[in-house]
Amino acid sequence: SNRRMRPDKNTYEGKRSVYVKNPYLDAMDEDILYHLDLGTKTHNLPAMFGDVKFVCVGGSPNRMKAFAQFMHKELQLEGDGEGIEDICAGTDRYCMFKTGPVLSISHGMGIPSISIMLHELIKLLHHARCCDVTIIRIGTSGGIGIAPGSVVITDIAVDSFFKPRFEQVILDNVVTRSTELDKELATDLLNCSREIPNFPTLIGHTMCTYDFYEGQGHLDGALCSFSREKKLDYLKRAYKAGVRNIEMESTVFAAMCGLCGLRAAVVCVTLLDRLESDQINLSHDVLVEYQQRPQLLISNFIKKQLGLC
Ligand code: R2B
Ligand code: URA
Repeated sequence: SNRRMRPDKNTYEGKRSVYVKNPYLDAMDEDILYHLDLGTKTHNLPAMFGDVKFVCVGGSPNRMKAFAQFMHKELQLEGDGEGIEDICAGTDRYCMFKTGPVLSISHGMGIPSISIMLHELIKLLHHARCCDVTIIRIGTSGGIGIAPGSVVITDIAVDSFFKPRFEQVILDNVVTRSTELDKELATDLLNCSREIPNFPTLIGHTMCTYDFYEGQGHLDGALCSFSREKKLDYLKRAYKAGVRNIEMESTVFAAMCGLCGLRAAVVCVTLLDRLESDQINLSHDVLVEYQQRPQLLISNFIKKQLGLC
């Protein structure tokens, strides 16, 4: 196996565990992960999830199910993978599938939605005593100045002001958190992409916004109070600041995973070039093929890490 074991600074065994930073959690005699329909008393979380090494998250439930089925085939697991069950079937907030050491979970759209899921997912990994976990967001995005269909691996997630920070409102305070991602993981993923033919991939900054329309300079929302010139000026300044794509979850994802000891990456395909257009008018087939690109890259990466190719 060419899986690299990184010596960890925090534990004696060289294992990297998943941290929660909440003094109240230990004192609770039961923890109900409400939005996942799981709990510490109702489920044996170490038995169900203790072997998880890779967690892949993405917005759409159907796409994350398709990814789980794809991983099932790629890992050559038993059974046909079609009947793979949704572990969170008791809730329709999120869906979750497990194929061997790979967990596939949907997070919905936007910072609030992914953040709720991440709180419960991180507690889940902690309760299950998982170690050496890599987490990857595979998603869609709008590109800036790059060809549609390109895959962007995020080096830094930035906010709407092009700053590498996530501002979390806690009670009535604003706490600024770092949005740094694992640089080595990003480079490993880029190297992995080079082995796939016709697979345009680059490393760049990813801008994360609170809104798809006004927040991203779309001229086609129900509300638009800026000119085409202002839109282009903003997107060009973003490009100059190193931004190559825009989506809606990366800053909080980077911040929370970083604080909890998870090796994290963001890999998004671009559906359009925002310097050229606002409307996504790809045919169904092209859209499906584009959305499979991050899945293909991550599947190859995971197989490599597991020593399967
Ligand atoms: C990318 O695509 C979605 C909006 O269409 C959003 O979840 C994101 O980050
Ligand atoms: N997702 C986004 O957040 N923006 C786009 O332009 C396309 C997909």
